[in-house]
Amino acid sequence: MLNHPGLENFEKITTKNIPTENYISQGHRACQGCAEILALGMVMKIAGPNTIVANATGCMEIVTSPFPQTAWKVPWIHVAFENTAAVASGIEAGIKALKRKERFKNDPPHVIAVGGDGATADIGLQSLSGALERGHNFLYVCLDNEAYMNTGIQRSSSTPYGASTTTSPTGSQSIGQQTWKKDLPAIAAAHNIPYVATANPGFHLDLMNKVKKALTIEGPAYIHIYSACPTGWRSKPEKSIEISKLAVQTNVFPLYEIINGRLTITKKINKPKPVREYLKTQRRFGHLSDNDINFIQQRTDARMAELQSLESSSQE
Ligand SMILES: Cc1ncc(C[n+]2csc(CCOP(=O)(O)OP(=O)(O)O)c2C)c(N)n1
Ligand code: SF4
Repeated sequence: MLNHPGLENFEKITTKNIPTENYISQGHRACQGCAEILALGMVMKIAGPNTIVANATGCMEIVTSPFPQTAWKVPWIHVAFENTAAVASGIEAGIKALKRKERFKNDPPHVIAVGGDGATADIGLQSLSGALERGHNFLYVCLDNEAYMNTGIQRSSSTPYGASTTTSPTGSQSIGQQTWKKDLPAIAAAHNIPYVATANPGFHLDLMNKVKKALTIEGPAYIHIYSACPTGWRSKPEKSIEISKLAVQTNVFPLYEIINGRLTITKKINKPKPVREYLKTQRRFGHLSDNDINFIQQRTDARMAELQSLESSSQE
């Protein structure tokens, strides 16, 4: 799998060589227990100082840049919701032009676009699709906390079935979110880009290695990161990493990567835990009945079987 052009000499991140520098400083204003800022910090550790970030409006933009302060230690642009990937494309095109003029003494900067699930699955989807299709050499990171959080926990198309949000409230006539989570990594993969992955800060080495691969491979890359949000999920802040791990251990959020169309499940779960164990950690699911939970279990099992079959067929 690592014999992809550019990955021949790939040196894995292990507990022994995790970079020690941080490029998002302490003192940012994320909520207690926010796993989204943890994930973003991990992305930036691997990207390093030679990086330009285009950040959509959303929690991460707000908590890192209260004027006149900033938590960012790299060049960073706050971008409108709908055009984050378009701005990243422009930066990358500029870098290409400067490269042609031989203006870089060392490696040109990495370009990373960052957006929440609202920015990515809904409002910025068109510009993301365009940037992936045009083949820009950049990494798009979707930090998926499964709702529009900073504006007050409104549902997005990435909110999971059954979750209660302020615009998909539970009640006598409503289960909460009535649609199934949009499969954004599959949509990104449908653009036939060289690298797509799912990641989760509960599995930090897996996450960091995926970021490193995405930045090493030439061309567009997309990483979809599960981002536990105690404020919006009504979960205990100190449980965020435990919940993140449970999402993978129950197959609610499987970890995989797709390199040039070949899908590999990167964290194999031999005996998945029941989804009930995951759902009970968050009060946004507290109203679900046994029937609802059985339905979610069936859909989760079916999706996992689909991924396993994709893995088998793509290894042939
Ligand atoms: C075009 C547009 N519509 C709505 C808004 C208001 N708005 C700002 S941030 C935000 C929610 C962001 O949600 P998401 O992308 O999921 O990021 P999160 O805050 O959850 O990290 C909304 C609706 C906006 N800035 N621009
Ligand atoms: S609302 Fe959620 S994602 Fe936003 S800063 Fe707070 S915990 Fe993090």
